[in-house]
Amino acid sequence: MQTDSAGRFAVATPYPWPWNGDLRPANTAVIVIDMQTDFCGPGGYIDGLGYDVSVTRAVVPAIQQLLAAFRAGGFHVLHTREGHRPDLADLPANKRWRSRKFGSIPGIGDPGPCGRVLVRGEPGWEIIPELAPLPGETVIDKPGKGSFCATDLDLILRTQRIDNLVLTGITTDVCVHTTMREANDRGYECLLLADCCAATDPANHAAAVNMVKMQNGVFGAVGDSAALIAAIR
Ligand code: C5J
Repeated sequence: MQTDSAGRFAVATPYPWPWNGDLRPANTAVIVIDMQTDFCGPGGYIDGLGYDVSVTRAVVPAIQQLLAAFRAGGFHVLHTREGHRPDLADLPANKRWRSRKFGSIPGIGDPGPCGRVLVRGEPGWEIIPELAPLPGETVIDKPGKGSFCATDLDLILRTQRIDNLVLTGITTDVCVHTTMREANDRGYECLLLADCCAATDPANHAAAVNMVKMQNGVFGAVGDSAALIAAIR
């Protein structure tokens, strides 16, 4: 465990996280972003677009270990799901149009091998069983890439007095990054766990991780799950 007189920190880059050493179960949450079949399972949206889902799926064991440590320590655990209402009233026309640009491949809202793509209640929209939320854990349903837009996430975090957010899930460059940026602007102290996040393109993952670290940690800090688990143990 990394400690000093100011409190408890995890080893991270470019600074020991959190900034003030106030790392406690009561004020710290892990958020597992969009570990849904549509983003990491066979027959899901990302698979249909031709990406190798073994890349986005590779983070499952690391997230499982992190969740075990967070749950054992009494930390907050939250999950998100990207998806739209069955009537698609919350699906912007341009988002749908872009998702359909691949011709024969089902776009958002269309029927596919795992049901209607990114539609709430469909099999592809579900969180994968390996990372299923436990009873009592908060699940945020979001229509966008960020987890704060059109959700009650900020209200829940503030009501629970959560200051520190540990970001995991997929994809690093899209929903994880958007959420981290939104959280950082709201004053949350963010840690991106690089080994618990993945992108459809590994180069984008690397770039997204690097972006966090510039300007002394412009969006927060970057760490890995082993260091964080050691810090909270
Ligand atoms: C994407 C996400 N990539 N969960 N969604 O469209 O990152």
